[in-house]
Amino acid sequence: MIKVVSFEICPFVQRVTGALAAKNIPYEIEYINLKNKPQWFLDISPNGQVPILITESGKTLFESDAIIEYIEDEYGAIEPDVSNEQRALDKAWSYLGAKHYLAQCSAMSSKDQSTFEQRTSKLMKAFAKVEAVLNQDNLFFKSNELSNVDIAWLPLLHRAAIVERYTGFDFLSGFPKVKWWQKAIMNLGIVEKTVSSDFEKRFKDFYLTNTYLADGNNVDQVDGCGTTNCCG
Ligand SMILES: N[C@@H](CCC(=O)N[C@@H](CS)C(=O)NCC(=O)O)C(=O)O
Repeated sequence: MIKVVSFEICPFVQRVTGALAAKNIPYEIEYINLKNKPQWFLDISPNGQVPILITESGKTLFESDAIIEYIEDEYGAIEPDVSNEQRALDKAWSYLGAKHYLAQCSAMSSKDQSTFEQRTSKLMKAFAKVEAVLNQDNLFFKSNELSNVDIAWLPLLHRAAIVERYTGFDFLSGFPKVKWWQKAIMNLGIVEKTVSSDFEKRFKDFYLTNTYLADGNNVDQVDGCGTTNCCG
């Protein structure tokens, strides 16, 4: 069976588990502590990052973009019969989503209002681009069928929903079509399969404790996330 090596709150891992869940592909998962990476992981992970995916034949794949392509090539596309042109567009929209994972992580980790607003504005620009192309007659990004683009944006939309539930702050405020899309993704029945059972607690402990989002006012700048390695 294939194996995914993970860190509980990593959005790049969630994209991979999302692709596996969407195709109903069974897999083992092992969680590691990124602050104290085990030697066996360092030995096989060229970039020292999660996710890695160990294939049935024992090869270690790394970089979530490459892993997503492997899942599609090996197990079939989530959405069949996509033209080359459309596939290129899907990859580009997926890239735009994944490129903002760290922006969301760092926004959520902000310790004061101005840092929070500055980091959030980057994310808002991406949601505004999506708002402009979403069609309100569709459930998902392109149609009523799930696609890779939905999976790539799932971590952002899921995390926005949790933040809203706990803090009242809505990253999607002002983007009604994105909001509708978020609802469709959250109702899909696969979101809970993409994360561990204690995900919400871990997420809350990390992002909604001693942060601007948690307290609504400035808190001490302690051990904040960097911009490149947010959830580690
Ligand atoms: N480009 C990588 C990014 C993965 C990444 O940033 N993973 C973080 C956790 S969310 C990580 O492993 N951080 C530990 C480190 O960089 O040392 C991918 O797409 O797989």
